[in-house]
Amino acid sequence: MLRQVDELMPIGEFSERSGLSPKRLRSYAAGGLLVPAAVDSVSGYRYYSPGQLRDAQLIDALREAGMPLADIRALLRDPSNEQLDAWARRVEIDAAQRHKALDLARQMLAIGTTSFPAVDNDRSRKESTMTKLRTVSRTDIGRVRDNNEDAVVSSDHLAAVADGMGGHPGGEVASAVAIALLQAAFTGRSLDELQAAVRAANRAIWDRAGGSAELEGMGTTICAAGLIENGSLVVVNVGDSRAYVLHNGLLTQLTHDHSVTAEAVRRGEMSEQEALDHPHHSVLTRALGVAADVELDSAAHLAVEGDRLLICTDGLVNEVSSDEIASLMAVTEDIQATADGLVELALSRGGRDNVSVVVAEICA
Ligand SMILES: [Mn+2]
Repeated sequence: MLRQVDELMPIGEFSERSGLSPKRLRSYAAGGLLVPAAVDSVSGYRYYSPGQLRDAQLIDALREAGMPLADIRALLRDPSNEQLDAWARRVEIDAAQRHKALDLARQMLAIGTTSFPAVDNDRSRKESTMTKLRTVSRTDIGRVRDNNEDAVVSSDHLAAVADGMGGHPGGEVASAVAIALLQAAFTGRSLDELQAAVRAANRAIWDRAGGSAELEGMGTTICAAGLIENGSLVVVNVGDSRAYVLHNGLLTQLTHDHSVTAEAVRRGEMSEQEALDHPHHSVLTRALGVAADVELDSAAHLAVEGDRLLICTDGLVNEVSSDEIASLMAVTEDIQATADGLVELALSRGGRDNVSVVVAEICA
């Protein structure tokens, strides 16, 4: 009988037998999906076992189905038909949302880039018993820029900003598409729904950017806070737009910026001030519209009645410190006055970028 150790295959042989390229096998190994069964401690050569052939082909089939690596990892821990059914349902929901997104994109193309159809997403929230958001928003072109590439949405369950990039008209289109899709696809049901809405927005922007020379390279940040049916406050962000909560006079940032300098600050390689002054301060590590899929930061928080939220673009935080934001939010009773005060302060400091804020209060 052949001993297991004799059946071990080097990557070349495993590649031939599985039909997967060595490059792909190495990426699955790096991603923790298919780790070689053995490694030679002297030469460093990797070896696979025959038992891994089925896993390799399963992983590849799931990749072909468009399943993200993180989901494949979860499925491999508990491979079952139920898991596949759950994935199939997500694909269906995703496809439905994508169709909705494409319909909306079609309407937008018909209308032009400056005006967008109002969306009625026929929500069925039980109005009397649920917490709601009281929201106001303000967006300003600032003192230097020629156009406003920021977009905002504020409703009784959604507060979001998007900061477009890619020049005129791309930046404006990207942020407007993101906000319109969010408004269309997020009804206040769940964090999953908000994530799916942001993913749909990413794909809509990505698809549209690829189909037009004028829009090529467009992208946008997104920072969205939503109130959902179980009473939680859910937050999803990509890029360097931010969400803050003011609770008992204390301001807490709920999001991490996805920029090269913010990541350097988190690694302890740079101070906040050095980051602000750094020439790469505006270089993002993640944005909507730059790839077919996007990694989201998501979190659910307790929605506390009376707490105030601020969702804003970098045009505010590059001009106004978080201490100043906290004091202004704490002293202004009226949320419209808060929004106006924050924008005016950014403008008085130079208004070097578009500046947008949504201020919200959590109400019974
Ligand atoms: Mn900006």
